[in-house]
Formats: sequence, structure tokens, C-alpha cells
Amino acid sequence: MRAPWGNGRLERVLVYGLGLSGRAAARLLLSREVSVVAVDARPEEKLDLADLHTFAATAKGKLEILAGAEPDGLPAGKIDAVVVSPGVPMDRPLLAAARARGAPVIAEVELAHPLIQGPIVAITGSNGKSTTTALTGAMVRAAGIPVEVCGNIGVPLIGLVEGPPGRAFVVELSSFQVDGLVTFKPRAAALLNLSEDHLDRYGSMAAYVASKKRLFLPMDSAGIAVLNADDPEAADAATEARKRWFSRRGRVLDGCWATPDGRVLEVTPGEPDVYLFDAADVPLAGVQNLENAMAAALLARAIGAEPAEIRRGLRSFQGLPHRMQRAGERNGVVFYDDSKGTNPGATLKSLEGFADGTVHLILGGRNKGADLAVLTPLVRQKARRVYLIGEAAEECAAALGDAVPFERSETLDRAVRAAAAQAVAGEAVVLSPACASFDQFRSFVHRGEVFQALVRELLEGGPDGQEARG
Ligand code: UMA
Ligand code: ADP
Repeated sequence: MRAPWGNGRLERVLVYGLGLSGRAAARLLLSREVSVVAVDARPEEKLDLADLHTFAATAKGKLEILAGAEPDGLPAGKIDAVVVSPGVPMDRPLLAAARARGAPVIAEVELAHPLIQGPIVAITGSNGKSTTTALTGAMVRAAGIPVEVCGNIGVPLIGLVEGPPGRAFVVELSSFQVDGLVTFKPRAAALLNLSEDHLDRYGSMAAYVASKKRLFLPMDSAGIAVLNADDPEAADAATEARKRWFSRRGRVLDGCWATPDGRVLEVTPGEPDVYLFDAADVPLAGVQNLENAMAAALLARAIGAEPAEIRRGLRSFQGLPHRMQRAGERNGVVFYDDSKGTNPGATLKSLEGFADGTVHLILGGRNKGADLAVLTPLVRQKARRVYLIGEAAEECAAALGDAVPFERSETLDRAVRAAAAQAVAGEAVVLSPACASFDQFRSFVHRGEVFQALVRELLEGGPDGQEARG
């Protein structure tokens, strides 16, 4: 298989990590007569490899599995490249050994893109990636263009290489995936915002920011960089691409902005402004979703969607679960599931849309290295009471001090019941924990599902929820 890196040919490739992306990369390589050495720290019986083995049995490339631990050194024989899964830290000794031997270490997306026919747009940022990815997909679909919505949202790009022609690709990229890009050059790429996240892996905010912005480095003047004019960290990036900004606050030189009377206008230098949509057309709660809609509109424009098609896609968009999802209402109190709010930046944006002093906020979980004190001023303004859960409860307590009344609920069920008992009509109970879920739950999805089940239980307990509160 020909390749844009290393010696220009792939004959034997090491695939590190056999999750979703590693298995999809291995299949593609095997189907193209490339041999695969697949490494995973977990033992083979804990991996889901039945389909891969079946596929390899008839594929032209040869499959070797090294599971159970990271091998001490590179396997014997040639290795032309390493395809690394996003969850594998880039400083693993095996990856250092590969680099020392001149083998490029690349992400599955980097492996995929030269094989993709059709325009690609990419989305990164600390928060809003999945929502913006899905929304861009809805807008492009409304324009009648077949579209694949993929990447970190849960569908590896490499698995979509084979497929009908004429498709556009909307790819969500985490910083972990951006770390493995070398020549990836999408038609357009968006950087939605930058706030502290994944510092447990990057060590510093500067390293994390630099990682995200590497996405724009290989792009040339044919590409479009969609940037957030309102976010000091994400408003600029070193790139040769045309920069188009979006802003909720003021007119931009090129891109789109929301006027004070709530109209979103596209600005193109030397041309009259074009009406894209009304802020009120955004069917999702929270100021963050106006930003996501503006970024999505600029990306959809880059693929050829017309404003009326963008409006149609936007108005029909249902939103994704666990992102400021309305979970129910009882006696005028609305419950929101924002379990995907796993860093302070997400929680801050989610709080911004509420009236002052009306939020009962459930906070805590496993902190990913973020400074939780950044939450305190807005929490003081928006929250009436805070309910602390999980490992980070004491850290949250220290950050909040006496800014706002809080209680140590420890578990989500106690937090939901306590918040429901305190909240009165016109207020909201919001699970937007600013932390990862892994201390008490399998994932943010599991945490959100438990929250929604608890809310349902309360609602079923009647207008006052007496039974459920029991
Ligand atoms: N592994 C090792 N050594 C390590 C780390 C992991 O061998 O040091 C192995 C694990 O044993 C496991 C495999 O690698 O078998 C897992 O690989 P992975 O964690 O990269 O997971 P995938 O299943 O390939 O899923 C990845 C993304 N996962 C991560 O970034 C952690 C998925 O994003 C993504 O949907 C998928 O590729 C398709 O592109 C998930 C995610 O949590 C949803 N993303 C983070 C986020 O959104 O915050 C970045
Ligand atoms: P990501 O894929 O980047 O994690 P999601 O769309 O899944 O983003 O949303 C994750 C969390 O971030 C949710 O809590 C959501 O309410 C919040 N959020 C969504 N869009 C934005 C944005 N533009 N800025 C800040 N927070 C956002």
C-alpha cells in the first residue's frame, strides 16, 4: 500500500491498541495486503477480537497479536509505521522505539485520509465537538449531500474508506487524535474553544493548546480554519488556511456573527452579508449551542450547503443525549442531564444560560487535572445550592469555600433527591459535574442514564414525589 510517510510504502504496520479504532485500522491494512502486528496491554481474552480474526483468515495481509503487556521493544522485522489508538499516550516506550527506528507514529485518521474520496471537514476543541459534528452532519444532509458523521464521536474514519462515492465526511477529532496527524489536510477545520481538559495527560495547558492547534499546521490556502473570535485561546492559530471566525459578541472580518437582535449573518470580504439563521432557530438549550451552530454553518458552507439548507438542518436537529438534555420537569423545576460536562469549561457554558441564583448544581466525579476554582465566580452567581459527589468532592468544596451553600451528597442518587427537595418552581436541577465519571460510573453515558432514571423515579412519585423521596 502506498503512503505519504516514511519510505512511501506500507508492508508491515504495528497497530497499538485494539479498541474500536485499532481494530478498524487493522482490517483496512489487512484488506490492502499489509501485514499487521497488533499490540494491546490487555490480555487477548479481554479483547473483542473474534471479528478481526475471522476477517484476517481470508485477508491478504498477515495478522499477529501481541496482547497482555506492552512488548519490551519493537518486534523483530521491518515496521513501516505505527498506528496508535487515541487512548495510548504518545510517550509510551514502544512508540519512542518506533520513532528511533524511523517509523512514523500516526493516528487512524492520518492513515485513512489519503484513501478518502470526498471533502473532509474536522472539528476539535475542548467542548462541543460531538454536538457540532452531529449538527454539521445534519446541515450537510439537509443540502442533499450524502455525509458520514465520524471520528471521536464513535465511528473511526478508517472504517469508512470503502463505501459509495460522493460522500462528505464530518470528523470529530480529540486532541489525542490530533497528536497523531502529520499530513492530514481537511477542506475545513474548526477549533471551537479551549479550556482546561486532559491535563492529566498533557501536563500543562500550553502543551494541550499546542496539541489542538497542530491540526491547522499542514493546511494550505485552499483550506478554511474556522475559529472562535470570542475565545482568546481559540481565536487564532498558525496556518496558511483562510481564517473564518464566528462570534456571539461582534462583527467579524470573515465568517459569521450573531447581531444584537439575534440574526446570524455570514460575512465575506468584498461581498454583501448573507442571512444564515436566527439565534432562536437553534433548538438546543444553552449559549454554547449558538456557538456550535455558527461553527457548523461555516463548515457546512465549506462543503457547499446553502443558507436555506443550513436553516433546515439546524431546525431539525434533535441534539445529543447527556448534553444539556432536558430530563424532565416536576412542579415547575426542570431537570437537565449534562453528564458530558466533564471539565470546568463545559460546566461554565452550561451555567451561563440560566437566570441568576436558580440552579441546583450537581458537581464532582474524577477531576482530570483541571483547576476547579475557575468555576467559583459563575457558580456563586447562578447556583442557589451545590451538591458534591465523587472523588473530587473535597476539591470542589475547597474551591467553593463560602461562595455558595453546598452539601456533600457523595452519591448521585442522594444528590438528585436532595436537590429535588430543595428546588422550587422556576429553578433547575442540573447535573453538569465538570469531572469525568470513572470514579463511580462506567462512563458519562452510564452516569447520565442513572441520573435520568433517578429523575424518572421522582416524576413517577407524583407531583410532590413523596413516594420516591421516601
Ligand atoms: N491500550 C493499550 N495501552 C494503553 C492504552 C490503551 O494497550 O496505554 C489499549 C486498551 O487496552 C484498549 C485499546 O487500547 O484495548 C483502547 O483504545 P482507545 O482507548 O484508544 O479506544 P478506542 O476504542 O480505539 O476508541 C477511540 C476513542 N477513545 C479514546 O480516545 C480514549 C473513542 O473516543 C473514539 O470514539 C474511537 O476511538 C473512534 O474514533 C472516546 C473518548 O472517550 C469516546 N474520547 C475522549 C473524549 O471524548 O474525551 C478523547
Ligand atoms: P465534546 O465532544 O467536545 O465533549 P459535546 O458536544 O459532547 O462536546 O458536549 C460536551 C459538554 O460540553 C456538554 O456538557 C455540553 O453542554 C458542553 N458544550 C457543548 N458545546 C459547548 C461549547 N461550544 N462550549 C462549551 N461547552 C459546550
